[in-house]
Amino acid sequence: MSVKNPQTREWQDLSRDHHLAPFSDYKQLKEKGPRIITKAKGVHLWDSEGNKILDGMAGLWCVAVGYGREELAEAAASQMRELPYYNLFFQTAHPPALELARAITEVAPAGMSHVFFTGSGSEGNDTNLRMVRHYWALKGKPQKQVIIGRVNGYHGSTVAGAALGGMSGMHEQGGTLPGIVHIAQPYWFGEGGDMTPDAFGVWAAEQLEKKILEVGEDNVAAFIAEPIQGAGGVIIPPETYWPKIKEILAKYEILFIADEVICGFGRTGQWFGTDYYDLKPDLMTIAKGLTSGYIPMGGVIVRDEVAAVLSEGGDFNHGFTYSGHPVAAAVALENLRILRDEKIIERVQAETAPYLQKRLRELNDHPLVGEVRGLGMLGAIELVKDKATRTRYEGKGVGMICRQFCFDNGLIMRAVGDTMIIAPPLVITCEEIDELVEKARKCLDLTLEALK
Ligand code: PXG
Repeated sequence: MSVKNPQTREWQDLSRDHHLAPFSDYKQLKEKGPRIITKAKGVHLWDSEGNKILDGMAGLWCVAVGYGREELAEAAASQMRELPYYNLFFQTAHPPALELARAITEVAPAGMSHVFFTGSGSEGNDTNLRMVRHYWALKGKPQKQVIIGRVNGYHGSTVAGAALGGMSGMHEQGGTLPGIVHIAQPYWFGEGGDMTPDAFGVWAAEQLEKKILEVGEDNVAAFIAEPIQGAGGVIIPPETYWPKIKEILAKYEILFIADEVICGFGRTGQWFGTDYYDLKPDLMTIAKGLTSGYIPMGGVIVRDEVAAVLSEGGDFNHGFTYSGHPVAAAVALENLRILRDEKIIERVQAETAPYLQKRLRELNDHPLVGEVRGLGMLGAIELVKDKATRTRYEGKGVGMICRQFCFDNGLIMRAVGDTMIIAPPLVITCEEIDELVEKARKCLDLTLEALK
């Protein structure tokens, strides 16, 4: 990247000399230096070179209410003045965490009225792992230990998060744990072969039953899944998938953990992905949209029946220094107020999501595009060499080429392999959606040109 502002170079030097970045190709980062993001407003970012960029990823899927909301800054500042820190351990509590627990359960599915707070989505899933095993031990079934996840699922980057997830690159770098197994993902475009999407959806769901029987129902504690896989590439399951999974879950005595870290707080046009698909989870992982990413916070929403067992169980030897941090809780409360009072999710559902989905699908006519799919404020564009056979450009890194064109042309789209994905802030307007889709088309053209 060519650099005009001398300060950009200084910051890039700091990156090389002092910073170890998350999820980055270190060699490439050292050679090129990171793009430095310096400010943001609404759905736009600015980098240190003065470029204005439409953030099609809401940060990392989190900035639901958009950047620059004064009310959130104010909520944090006033809570810092009142009570900047206290903890929820050993029989203490504070008002922001308790009021937030109530506010979350007011929007959560019926029958889920307790929340355990964490500092992130990963910690939420660590909590799930320990909570479900503890639950079964309390129920007199301590052998129910195994958790079933999915290949290419993403549940975070702590050891439990990485192990529950199904990312081979993470497993290879110390991210595995005993007692966690995986089944196939419902990714029709990539793995459906000659099956129809509906037939493939049933097949993928049946892998859960197969695995339960293989491991033995008496050994299975829980199944964990994202309603829609986010980091895996915005994988929207075929319509047959969730109904079949529900049928299987109803047959066996195992818990269901819905990881709502991306789908939660409005991304699908409903409060939670489980509302969209009418699922009945026992536990739901939350983070990201809970605070719109303004401050770290995550948690687990727990079904009453599970909470009742835990509440009779004595010590739960688990928790984080920052569980329910008062400043984070105050920001989350204000964020939920904004989502509710400004009817942001209602607008997504009625107006902006249908518009985004309609405009995105116009890209289906592009020669590089094999499929456009999406739902709510989520979208994916599959880049292929041949549409009819869903054949990829092998070994060309087409996704990364496209991502670079996007960045250079004022748009952030993420590449997962050769799948381009978007998840803009929920407050994006129809005019801004036009900007997003027009820029995306331009970058698809540039990518196709570069491949010739
Ligand atoms: N569950 C899901 C479904 C997630 O998407 C986590 C858990 C972990 O949350 P924390 O707060 O611990 O990061 C996530 C996070 C990407 C990307 O590249 C996605 C996530 C995080 C970082 C990058 O798409 N998702």
